Amino acid sequence: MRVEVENGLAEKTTVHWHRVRVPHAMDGVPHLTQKPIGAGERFVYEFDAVDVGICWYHPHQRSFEQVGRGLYGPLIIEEPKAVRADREVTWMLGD
Ligand SMILES: [Cu+2]
Repeated sequence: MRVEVENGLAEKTTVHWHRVRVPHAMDGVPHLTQKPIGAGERFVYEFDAVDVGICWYHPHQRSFEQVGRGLYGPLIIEEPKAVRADREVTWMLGD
């Protein structure tokens, strides 16, 4: 998986791949695994998505504000061979 993040916020951010096993440098923890992505800067996350399942991504920089304002999303890593199902629905619920 390769994701190029362009930070359009007026503040720093990072992206953490929640529940996904990634190399340390791709884990999105500011000041620990990477320098935060400054406003207007870019950062490329790249890793092998080997853990099948339903995950999500979210910033780890000022999470209370950035996650609280909806900066997150689902990340579904599918099986190599599709599972047979009548219907598949993805819900992201925020409170
Ligand atoms: Cu998380």
